[in-house]
Amino acid sequence: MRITVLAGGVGAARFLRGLKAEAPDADITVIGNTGDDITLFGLHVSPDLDTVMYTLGGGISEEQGWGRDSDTFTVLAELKAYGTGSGWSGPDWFNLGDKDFATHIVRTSMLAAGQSLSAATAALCQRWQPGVRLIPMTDDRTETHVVLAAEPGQATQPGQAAAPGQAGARRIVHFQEWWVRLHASVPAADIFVEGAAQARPAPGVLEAIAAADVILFPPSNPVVSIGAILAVPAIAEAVRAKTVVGVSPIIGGAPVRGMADACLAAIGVPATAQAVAAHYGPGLLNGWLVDEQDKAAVDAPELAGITVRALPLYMTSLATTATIARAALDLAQELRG
Ligand code: FO1
Repeated sequence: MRITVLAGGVGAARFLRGLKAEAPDADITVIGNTGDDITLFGLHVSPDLDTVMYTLGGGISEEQGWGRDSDTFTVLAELKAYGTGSGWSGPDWFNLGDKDFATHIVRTSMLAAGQSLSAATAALCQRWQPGVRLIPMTDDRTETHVVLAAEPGQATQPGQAAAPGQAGARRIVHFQEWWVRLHASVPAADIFVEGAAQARPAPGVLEAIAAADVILFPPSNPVVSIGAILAVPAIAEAVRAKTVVGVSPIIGGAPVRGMADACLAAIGVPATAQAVAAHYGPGLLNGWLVDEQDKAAVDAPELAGITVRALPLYMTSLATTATIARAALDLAQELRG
């Protein structure tokens, strides 16, 4: 069986563990989100690709869900020390560990030597052997940006006051700055993927979609993970032609992990399993797994054209995750007839 998965970070990586356990002989291709990519200290960091690679390769920090296991932060501490009073300052809000730095150095050196992000990803995966084919969505530069909503009379730049009653200026920040530094505490007025409209799918992406028996959406963020991948027009078009089954990242009106509700609010979609399926729409999504708490979605008229099944969706162990993966594969089989 050939399965292609559109993946964000932690939720996708954990789902993929269950999928591999449930379908050990399947040929699995993972198309990873690169909208989260960011350049820090001159290094190209690909958080979602690395989260999938480390998780499936056995090198992830299980507590964080991202970054390397048992990492230390000596290099970051040294960089921060240079930032004190030297006139130089780097981004001290993003915790890059010492072991993790090595990954970004290898990736950046390969890119600087003219190789593509997909070639660098394949080289990194030689070490980690994730047991899936991991490809970035594109080799072209894409970056998810967040338009911060400015409250009237409130400045959006630190140290910059706005007159009372005057609308504050809108500010656009990199997704990681909003997510990690601001903890999504400032409401987002919009989220968009810079460069996606012109981006070409990386080599192998369209082939993996065309050859797949099923496309799976793991419980990843519908806006900044799966939404960012689908923002590449040729990928969205290819996926629409296939049988697609998704797993809701929202249970009982709250994200299973992360701050997907803040992202959904930015694009005007309520944080419910039903609204997320309606947002994808029946032209894209054929099957949708929701948690038992959200079983009202099974018969919701708004989801006409999407087959919805309810089952326990918390990925509390490998066994429960494998059961969710099995349900997704069974539903795909049923929809394919
Ligand atoms: N997430 C955080 O909340 N804080 C961090 O300091 C942080 C560092 C980090 C380093 C490497 C990496 O691959 C991921 C990292 N993440 C961190 C996670 C990541 O930025 C986001 O959770 C994802 O991009 C969203 O999918």
